[in-house]
Amino acid sequence: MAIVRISGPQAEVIGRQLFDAPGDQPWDSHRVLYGHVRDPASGERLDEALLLLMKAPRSFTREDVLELHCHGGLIAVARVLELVLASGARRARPGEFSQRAFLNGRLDLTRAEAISELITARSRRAAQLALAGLDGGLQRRISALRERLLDQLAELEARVDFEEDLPPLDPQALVAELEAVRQELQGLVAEAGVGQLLRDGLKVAIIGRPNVGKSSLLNALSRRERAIVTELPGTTRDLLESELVLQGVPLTLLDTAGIRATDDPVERLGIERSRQALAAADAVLLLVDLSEGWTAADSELRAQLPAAVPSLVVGNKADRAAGDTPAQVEVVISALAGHGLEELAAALLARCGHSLAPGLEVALNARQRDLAAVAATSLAGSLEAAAAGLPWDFWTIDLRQAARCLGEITGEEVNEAVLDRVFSRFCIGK
Ligand SMILES: Nc1nc2c(ncn2[C@@H]2O[C@H](COP(=O)(O)OP(=O)(O)OP(=O)(O)O)[C@@H](O)[C@H]2O)c(=O)[nH]1
Ligand SMILES: [Mg+2]
Repeated sequence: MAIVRISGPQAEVIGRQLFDAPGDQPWDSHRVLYGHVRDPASGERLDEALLLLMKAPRSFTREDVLELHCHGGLIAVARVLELVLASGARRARPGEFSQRAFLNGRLDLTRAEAISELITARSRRAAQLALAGLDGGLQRRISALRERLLDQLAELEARVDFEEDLPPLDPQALVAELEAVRQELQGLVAEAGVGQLLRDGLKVAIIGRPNVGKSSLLNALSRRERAIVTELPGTTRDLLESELVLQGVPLTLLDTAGIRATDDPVERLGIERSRQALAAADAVLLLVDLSEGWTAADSELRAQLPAAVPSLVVGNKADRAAGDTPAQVEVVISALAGHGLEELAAALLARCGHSLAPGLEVALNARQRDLAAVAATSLAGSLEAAAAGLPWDFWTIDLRQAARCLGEITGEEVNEAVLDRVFSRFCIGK
């Protein structure tokens, strides 16, 4: 099934040109018509379809919207689309439907962004979070904070102009209120990392000497035989990716060639790729073989891990462990028996700085987080002006800036360039 969607004042006119509805089916709003898409020039039928007309303002864009529900398939739909374009419509830009919905006041910017996030969600948790955004959870919180700032700003600005005519302002109450808003913003900025993790996921490279069980771990976590496993060191020669979801977090797991000195040119190329994967990863699992204990080669590898990237030392083959667990090992697993994988997942996510509070209800995306961070910093500036005993108009500059940032999050204060940037990330048709 495919839907060709037309939005704008000409939608019905275009629909009537190219849709044949047999009998006397009325062209009422929000009523489905049955018929055929027909080329008015040649009379040729292109597809059997259903037509749905939604008159403004009761539509997603709040404009007249007409949808042609076609059978689908590449050729038939492409021909229907061509016909629609030839009849006076133009192709929608990415996110243009949502953009019009925003411009016509049906959605605020956070809800519009949530639509895009819902569509691209790679895990249920990410989808739930996006849905909460679509329900307006984020917009309500940000708008409430902005209102509080605007209230204070109004008080201050009144004092700037009419100090003598107004009752004296209580600077302590004002400072307390600004500080409360600043702290809530900072909390939202801190939580944004979790949301980011749920949205974007993590690229995790499994690194280690040959034969320690890297491919076995990839298979165990992916729950399928994705990678070739043999008892021969040097089995994996190329990077192998597997997409999975751990505790609600989407992961791209990378199996790599075991790193060692070798004369084999193919293996060497593989090892080169392992090093590239190491450099590009968001997190690294350094796998060691507990049946052999900690070796000099493990130390060498550990020394090569990039300091800025979170890493975890994982001891594998616990079922054949020789002696005590080496002090360097942080999590003990058996990829073969499937033991310790839950603990590994928890330790990995914790190492990436995110204890996944299940209660997380709203999370800012990168754009929103940056604005909230600027707002928090501006408020800190206001509070400094207060502490230094500067006159009111010094406070208002930063306060106004903070309110503007929050308005930009919800779209209440936003310019065209920002909108274009936001909506260009959407897919076409949304
Ligand atoms: N006993 C035991 N054997 C394991 C475990 N995990 C992996 N192995 C075995 O160790 C051998 C090597 O496993 P691989 O997963 O191919 O190791 P690798 O690190 O990918 O090796 P390279 O690709 O050569 O670098 C295989 O025979 C596995 O069955 C484990 O937890 N316990
Ligand atoms: Mg392997």
